[in-house]
Amino acid sequence: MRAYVGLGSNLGDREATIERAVELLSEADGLQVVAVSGLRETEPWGPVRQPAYLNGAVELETDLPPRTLLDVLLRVERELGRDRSGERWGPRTIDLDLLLYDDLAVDEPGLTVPHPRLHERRFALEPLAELAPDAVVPGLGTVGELLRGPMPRGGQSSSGTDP
Ligand code: PH2
Ligand code: MG
Ligand code: MG
Repeated sequence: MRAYVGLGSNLGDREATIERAVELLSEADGLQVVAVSGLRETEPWGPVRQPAYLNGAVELETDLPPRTLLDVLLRVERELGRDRSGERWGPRTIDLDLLLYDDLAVDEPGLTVPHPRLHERRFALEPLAELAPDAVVPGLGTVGELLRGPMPRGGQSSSGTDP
């Protein structure tokens, strides 16, 4: 199965943490990292005042079902010191979001695929488009189409700074 994971960090050494996350993912059982997008600096999206993010995406080939893959992402977040006690949308050392899993649509407690806000976030769509512009976001169209369309409800564009 093909899956895409969004990478984000806005605390500490953002680039080093994201690189380490990709390394830990590539060492995990049941998946291979197929491709990694460039990282870009993006304005923080959402209601919380916080530092700028570094965002990217990885493409995975995996045998793991979505729930097990999510568990791997949460484990890597924990290994990198992710503190989940902060406010929703708040700053984080590392954020690994399951964006797409094949052409699957899942909506269960704790697991929603495609990521429920993917289509309204340029910081997630742009790195994904670098890897897979033709990937289908179930029910919404391709990644490329979504990026060319208007962002609903306060979607965020990247600042275009390449760190
Ligand atoms: N993640 C958030 C909240 N806001 N803003 C940007 N630019 N990038 C993110 O990854 C991000 C955000 C919570 O997941
Ligand atoms: Mg996120
Ligand atoms: Mg997350």
